[in-house]
Amino acid sequence: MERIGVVGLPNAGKSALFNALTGGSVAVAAHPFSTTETTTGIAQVADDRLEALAAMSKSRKTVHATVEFADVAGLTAGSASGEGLGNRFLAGIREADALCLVLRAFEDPNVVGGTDPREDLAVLELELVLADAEVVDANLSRRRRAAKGDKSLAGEVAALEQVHGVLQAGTPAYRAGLDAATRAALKPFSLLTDKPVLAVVNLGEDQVDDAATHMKPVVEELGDAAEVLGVSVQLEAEAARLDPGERAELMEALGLGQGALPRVARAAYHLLGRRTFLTTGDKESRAWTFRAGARAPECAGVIHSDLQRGFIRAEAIGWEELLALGSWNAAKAAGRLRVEGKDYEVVDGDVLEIRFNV
Ligand SMILES: Nc1nc2c(ncn2[C@@H]2O[C@H](COP(=O)(O)OP(=O)(O)O)[C@@H](O)[C@H]2O)c(=O)[nH]1
Ligand SMILES: [Mg+2]
Repeated sequence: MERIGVVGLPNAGKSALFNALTGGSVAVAAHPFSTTETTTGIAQVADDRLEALAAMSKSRKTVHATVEFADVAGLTAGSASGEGLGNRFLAGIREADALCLVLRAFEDPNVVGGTDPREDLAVLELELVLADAEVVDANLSRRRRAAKGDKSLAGEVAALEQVHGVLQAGTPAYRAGLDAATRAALKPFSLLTDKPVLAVVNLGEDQVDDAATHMKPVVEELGDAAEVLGVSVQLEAEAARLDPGERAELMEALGLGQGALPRVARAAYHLLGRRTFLTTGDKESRAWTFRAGARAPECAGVIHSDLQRGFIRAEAIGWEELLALGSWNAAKAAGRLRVEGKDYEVVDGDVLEIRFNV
């Protein structure tokens, strides 16, 4: 299963975030290296559309989409040179399909570490850039030699040369605006800085009121390259332990709405290229996960392989329209169900019923 690696400097709040998202119990402690192993866990992806459909259908069961996180042990300056635990940290990052960078802004004299999130980003990215530069250098000289005898390697060499220049300038590959062909050619090298990134600025309780100011340096630095979310991890982790009524009251009082944790799970889900279609009925309402761009039969196969094998057609309607009409039968009676065939590219938020025959 694909997963998103939670990465950051020691004491940035990675384990606290991971636990809050996944209900996990990784040690959260005020000393560096309290986590030295990678731990994985599953987070539910909260979805108002699903809740609304479940209420409409009076479903007995509601099944959310999920996304898998890995709490990767802390990265420090010097990790790229492979000293101490460095190698293990980098291996944990290499295994992830996308990265959630936890950047510390919160101030706490009892917790060692810097409080400038842009500085965290710079240190982290430098380590990842150095590790990638080493991989690219080694492969570049090997491939250049091989390309002399095998002209088909020219594209790969060109891609490596391009990213070599980018890394030498200290730029992570994901921020270099490389074209799709270059990124495809670099795929086999699983570069650490070519993974999609989501940045979480870990805010102190006293910074929440002025979140935008504390996030601004990171937002400016990353531009369009990555989404940036501000989360008071500790506050939200504490809130997550309350019962739902008390939690809503606390979040309301703090002006945090539903809180930022659900947004982190959703952003991670999207970052991995995942999209949701829905099914609804009195038995259950459910969010199903498909890859962006998938066609109807492939999506049917997510429910069951028989539905893909024997796919005839899909009846489809956007969740909002279905909700407005009030029920599947009402939508059918109103002639609002679309009939879609094998080539239909399913859209995020479609509600589907699959017709099949095996
Ligand atoms: N004051 C404050 N402390 C935090 C916050 N987030 C994490 N911490 C504390 O920072 C320490 C390190 O957190 P941890 O999640 O273990 O960091 P990790 O090393 O990145 O996994 C723990 O003592 C946490 O309680 C926060 O938002 N505010
Ligand atoms: Mg930790």
